[in-house]
Amino acid sequence: MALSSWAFALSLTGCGQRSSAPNSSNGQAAHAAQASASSAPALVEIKLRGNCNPPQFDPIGLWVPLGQTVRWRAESQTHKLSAYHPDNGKELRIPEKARPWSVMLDAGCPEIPESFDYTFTVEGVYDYFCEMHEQMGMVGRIVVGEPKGPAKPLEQGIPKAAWALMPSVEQIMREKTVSVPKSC
Ligand SMILES: [Cu+2]
Repeated sequence: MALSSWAFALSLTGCGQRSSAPNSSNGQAAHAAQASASSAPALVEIKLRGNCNPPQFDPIGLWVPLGQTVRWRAESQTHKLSAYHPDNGKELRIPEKARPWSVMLDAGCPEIPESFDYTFTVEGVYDYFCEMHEQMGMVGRIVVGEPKGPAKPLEQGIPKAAWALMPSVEQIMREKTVSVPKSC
């Protein structure tokens, strides 16, 4: 168990560690209503599981059409969800014209949002990670429309353990949704 990661998380958030958390809150319900009113395609959700070994995004690989809104939701523990982008201190692994994101999410801390919505308006391959659990393999990939560059096909800038789990673009195009075995 990476104690230093937890210590880092706790010092950042000021929230106590939680082994489990409720699935929803009133604030999230209002947020969801707002999101569904403004976008035609149904919301697609990716869960952030901190209690898994290793911590994981589920699904880890996803294809969506252009204009799709994706919601990441913390199911357990604290995470920092970030795009692979120079703004986040990483190699560029999302389309050049796409705006990067970096947000703290927590499954139960009142001061930190539980979920984050992002609408994909640029086609291509998006690789992202959790800053707290990247070394353990917590990464994900989304293909929007046609899988054109410049997201790098190689493991440049990604830890070995994470790269071993990352689904290929080909697998995502074939299966549309790729999950890793649930280990929690
Ligand atoms: Cu995480």
